[in-house]
Amino acid sequence: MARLPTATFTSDSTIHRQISGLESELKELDATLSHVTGARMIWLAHYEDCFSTQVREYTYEFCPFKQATQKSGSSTSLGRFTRFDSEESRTTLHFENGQRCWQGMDRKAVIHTNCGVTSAITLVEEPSTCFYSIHFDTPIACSLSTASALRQEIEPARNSEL
Ligand code: MAN
Repeated sequence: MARLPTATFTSDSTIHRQISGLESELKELDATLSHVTGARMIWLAHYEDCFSTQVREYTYEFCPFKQATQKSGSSTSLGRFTRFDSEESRTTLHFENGQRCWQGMDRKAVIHTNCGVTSAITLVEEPSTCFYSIHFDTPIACSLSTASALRQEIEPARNSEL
């Protein structure tokens, strides 16, 4: 007798759970992408990336559209990405509502961007308790004029390699 193929049975409630999971993922993505307009769209190049550096006992990490953390054994949230802004015509990325500090305030972090040849954290400071300031070099922050200044800087080194 021919055997009937075995059907994979997924219950209604599992499907509903999967759909609402996907819906909330979509909502989150929509909220994130609403900050990304015009020239800031170039930041999407780092959508899947995270950057980290070690400072004394802590590893600091941030993922541009997601979260910032401070790790030393356990992981402490420095906040979730809320928005882009700019300070003295440089782009800043803001992370807010991180883990509560003993003083009562929620931890938060701001990323200050600078034009650089590669994307990397160059400095981490805590200017006031539980407020973190991270300096980040990236080609994304380069304007045409800063890019040509950088090119001039690296050109002699490249030429001597040839
Ligand atoms: C931890 C770290 C520090 C922070 C203190 C505040 O040790 O998150 O960066 O200053 O908590 O109590």
